[in-house]
Amino acid sequence: MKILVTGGAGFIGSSLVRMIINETDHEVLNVDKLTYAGHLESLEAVVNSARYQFEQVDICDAEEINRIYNEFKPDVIMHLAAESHVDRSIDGSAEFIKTNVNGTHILLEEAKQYWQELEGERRKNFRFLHVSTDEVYGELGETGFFIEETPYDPRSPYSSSKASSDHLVRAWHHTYGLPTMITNCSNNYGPYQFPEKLIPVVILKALQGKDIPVYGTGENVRDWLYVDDHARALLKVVEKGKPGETYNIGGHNEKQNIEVVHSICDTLNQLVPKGVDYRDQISFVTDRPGHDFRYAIDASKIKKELSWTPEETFETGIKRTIQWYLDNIEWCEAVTENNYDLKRLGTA
Ligand code: NAD
Ligand code: TDX
Repeated sequence: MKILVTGGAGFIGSSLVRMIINETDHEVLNVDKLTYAGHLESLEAVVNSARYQFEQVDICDAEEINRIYNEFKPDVIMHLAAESHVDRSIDGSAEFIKTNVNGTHILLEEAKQYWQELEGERRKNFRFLHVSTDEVYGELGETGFFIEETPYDPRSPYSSSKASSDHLVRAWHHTYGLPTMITNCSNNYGPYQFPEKLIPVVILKALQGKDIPVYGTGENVRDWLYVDDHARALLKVVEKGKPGETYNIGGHNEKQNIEVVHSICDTLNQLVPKGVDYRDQISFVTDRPGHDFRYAIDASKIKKELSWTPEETFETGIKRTIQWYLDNIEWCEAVTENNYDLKRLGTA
C-alpha cells in the first residue's frame, strides 16, 4: 500500500513510520509541519529507505494537501498530526483548534474529492484512519471502562478539539460515504516521546537531580500502552478494519500516577544508583485545572474483531523506555534545545 501518514515526525507517528518501513513492504509519505513536537531525528533509522518520503507541510494548507494527495496518490491516509499536550491546551487553545479541528476538516474535504475521483478497487479499498484519544469520553470514577459506545464528554481544550475532529470524521463517512475509521487510544509511552509528558519528564528531572512534579495527590489513573503496540494496532485497523467503525485501543495497564513515578524512581535506583533514593525528589504540586480522574479502556472489540492484543506489559515496557532515555540523552537535548526547558505548563 501507499500510506500517507500525517504527524510522522511525532512520538506515535515516528513509531508507526519506523514499523511500516522495517516490518512491512508498504510505502510511506510522512506529512509533518515540524512543530516543537516534530523532529526528523526520530526517523534517522528509515530516512535512507527508498519506500520513505517526507514533506514539511501544515495540514491546514488546503492547496498543499490537495497537491500531495494527487501527486502521492495514497491508498490509505493515517492521520496522527495534532497538538497533543493537555497542559499546553490549558495555556493556549488556538493552535489546538486550528490543527486538530480545521486541519482535520481540510484533510477530510480534500480526501473526499480525491477519493471520489478514484475508480474500481482503488476506490473500494481506500481508507482514512483518524487516530484519536480516550480523553473524548471524559473521566471515569473508581470503576468502569470506556467502550466504543460511551457518550462523548470531553473536558479539556485538547480533548474537546479531538472530540470535534472525531465528529467531523464520522460526519464525512455518514454524509459522503468516505471510508473513515477512528481509533481511541489510552496513554502511550515509550522511546521518542517529547519530554513534556509524564514519563519522560520524570526520567529527565530525576536524572537532573530536580524536583519530580506530581500533580495533586498523584492518585489519578491512566491506562498505559507501549507505543509500538499502538502502532501495530493502527496497522491492523487499516489492513482489516471496517469503514465507519470505531476501535478502542488500550494497554490493560491501569496505574495511579504515583505508582508510575515510583516505578521509574525504583528502576533508576537500580540502573543509575547515586546513593540516595530518587523517590526523595518527588514533589506534590498544584493540581492540573480540570484534571480528569481516571481513564480505562475496554479493548475487547479490537481483540475480538482484529485479533490485536498488546505484547508489552508495563513492567517490561517501562524498563525498556527508561533504558532508551538513558542511551539517548542526546536525542532529548536535540529536541528540547531552544524549544522547551521542562518547566511546568498548564497551571491556568
Ligand atoms: P506528538 O505531539 O508527539 O506529535 C504530533 C506531530 O504532529 C508532530 O510531529 C507535529 O510536528 C505534527 N503536527 C502538529 N501540528 C501539525 C500541523 N498543523 N500540520 C502538520 N503536522 C503537524 O503527538 P503524539 O503523542 O505522537 O500523538 C499522535 C496522535 O495520537 C495525536 O493525534 C494524538 O491526539 C493521538 N493520541 C496520542 C496519545 C498519547 O498518549 N500520546 C494517546 C491517544 C491518542
Ligand atoms: O509533570 C507532570 N506531572 C503529573 O503528575 C505531568 C506532565 C503530568 N502529570 C500527570 C497528569 C496526568 O494525570 O500525569 C498524567 C499523565 O499526564 P500527561 O503525560 O500529560 O498525559 P495525559 O494528560 O494523560 O494525556 C496523554 O494521554 C492521552 C496524551 O498527552 C494525550 O495526547 C493523549 O490523548
